[in-house]
Amino acid sequence: MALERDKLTAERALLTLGESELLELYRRMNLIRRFEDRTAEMYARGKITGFCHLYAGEEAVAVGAIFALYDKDYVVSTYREHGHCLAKGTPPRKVMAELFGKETGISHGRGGSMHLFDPNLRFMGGYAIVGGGLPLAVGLGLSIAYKEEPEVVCCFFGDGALPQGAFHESLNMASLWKLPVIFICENNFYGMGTLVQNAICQQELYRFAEPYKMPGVRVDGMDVLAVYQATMEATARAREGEGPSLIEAVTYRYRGHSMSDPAEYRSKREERIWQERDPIKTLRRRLVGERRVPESRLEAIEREVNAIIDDAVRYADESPEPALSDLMKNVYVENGGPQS
Ligand SMILES: Cc1ncc(C[n+]2csc(CCOP(=O)(O)OP(=O)(O)O)c2C)c(N)n1
Ligand SMILES: [Mg+2]
Repeated sequence: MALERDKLTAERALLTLGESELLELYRRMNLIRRFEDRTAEMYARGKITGFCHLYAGEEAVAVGAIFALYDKDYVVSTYREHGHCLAKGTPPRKVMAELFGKETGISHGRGGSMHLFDPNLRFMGGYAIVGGGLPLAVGLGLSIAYKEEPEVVCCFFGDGALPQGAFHESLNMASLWKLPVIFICENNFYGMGTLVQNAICQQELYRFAEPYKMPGVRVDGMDVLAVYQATMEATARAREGEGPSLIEAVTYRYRGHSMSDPAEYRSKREERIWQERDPIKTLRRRLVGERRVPESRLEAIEREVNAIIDDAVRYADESPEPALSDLMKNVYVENGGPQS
């Protein structure tokens, strides 16, 4: 039912968005996919080490939601955050260099994959603690409301965050104080190897909005236009002082939980079904079929994106390691961290 409604609003987006905007959505999703594919390759070659969680398959969620924001709006993410960070506008060079642990990375190589942070673009991390971003998003929302500013906070988290106390406390407080926070749950059916139905009593996750007296919708997270529409509605409400919303975006991660997970807990058939729903291929089909965009334009975008990511990998590879004498620098702000 909720998905039906979503299809209708998404169709409106296809009609109302201009061609350049639709192509930008296509470009951003391709940028993230290519970034993640090259990241996997660099991981296999030992250029990237440590924990690394890829976002391939879920691109429509980050891109659709962040496209509905203004530059000054805030984004709070999880440890699977490469896609959110890129969608917010951080240059791929800076993100890739961070994964390589290089001084030129967005967190000077100190954070790595799970701790991207770009305060100038209001990308507020990158958190390894499941559900850890939600209270921080509420804090940002409180500061916006206190200063009577027009911004909103878009907070992404996985289905695994819903059984956490932090989720419930955050929704309660944000609703009580009518804070401008958009809670976006990326329901990819798994928290590591555990299925949602084995972890959460209510599988229609958007229904958790009801006890906290905020709108809750389930959208097709493989449809960038559906996510965009739902986020537009939620941001309009938040900016008008009407408070938070919960969006459940149903999506799928194409790789294992992390680079060290072969995902043997799910069937090849299931993976094939979701591959057929690839958000990038779906938008491509619609642009060619319904908007009559020539294939050559899309191919040009794909080539452009590939070149940007290849350049990012080269840049990261050639960048210097942090100097040993700087070991304690950029660890705490008082130590001469990123603000200095
Ligand atoms: C508080 C806390 N508990 C447990 C973990 C270990 N852990 C890391 S990822 C993860 C699964 C989270 O799944 P989900 O929120 O659905 O995000 P997804 O990986 O699917 O994007 C768990 C349990 C953690 N990082 N933090
Ligand atoms: Mg999950």
